[in-house]
Amino acid sequence: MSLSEEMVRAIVELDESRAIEIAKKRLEAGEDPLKILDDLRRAAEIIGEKYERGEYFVSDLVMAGEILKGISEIVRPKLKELGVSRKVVGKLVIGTVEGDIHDIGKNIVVTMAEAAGFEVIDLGVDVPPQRFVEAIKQHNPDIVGMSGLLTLAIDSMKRTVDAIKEAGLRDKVKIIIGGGRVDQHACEYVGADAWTNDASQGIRIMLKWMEEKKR
Ligand code: B12
Repeated sequence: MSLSEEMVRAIVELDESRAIEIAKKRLEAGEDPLKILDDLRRAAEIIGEKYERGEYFVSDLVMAGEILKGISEIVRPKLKELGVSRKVVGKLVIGTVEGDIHDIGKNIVVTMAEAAGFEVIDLGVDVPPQRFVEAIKQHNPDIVGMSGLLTLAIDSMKRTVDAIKEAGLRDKVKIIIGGGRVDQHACEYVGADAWTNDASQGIRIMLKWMEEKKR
């Protein structure tokens, strides 16, 4: 079994010390940190399926969350080192939308955006629409990022975009949504400009927007 498979298995079996040990070993061996993050998502998918089938309980999700967080915190400094840009390329306001407290994926996006040269204002989790509006007024960002993993997060995202429109700020920012439940349909329903459930792709989209803005 490869270290990648072994790590996924250890996470799914909720064996924290083993999972973290393998993650460290992979980083020390110089493996691409993005590959390790991909494996986190793979493991999260399997855990989510087990939870849906009733094989795992909320307490298991909590444990899984601890392990995913633990590994992503080891990987994040390595992501920073990958940073190519030393100058600020743009400003990003990001948060997990109201009603949702999942933040492991969002925190990965924050680290990768900082590494890519974005100044990031992280509003945290369970962020009400009005806080996004206030943050746009205060920080004047180029991009607003919304994260959410629950189905109900899609409606929160829509309410947030609506609040941004009502405040007359919609044409000042590009909006990208991310997280497990989002897709093209959700993107249109929410009224965002782009969607992704892959942090690297999200960064590429944001950098493209900044290039377009310069022209
Ligand atoms: C860990 C976990 C938890 C932890 C979260 C810990 C934390 N600090 O985040 C805890 C235990 C707290 C938790 C709680 C709950 N959870 Co939970 N959880 C998970 C689990 C297993 C993994 C999530 C995760 O971290 N994935 C790994 C990260 C890296 O992936 P990601 O978030 O998708 O992020 C990537 C991309 O999407 C992207 N991205 C993410 N955000 C953004 C934003 C932008 C702007 C961009 C560009 C990109 C981007 O970048 C990341 C890297 O590529 C998922 C299962 C799953 N399939 O995801 C269930 C899951 C999300 N949870 C679920 C549920 C039901 C719950 C609870 C309601 C359980 C309960 N009964 O209490 C509560 C909800 C609490 C709340 N109000 O939010 C369901 C949601 C079902 C649904 N359709 O709504 C899932 C899908 C499990 C399942 N299959 O049933 N959970």
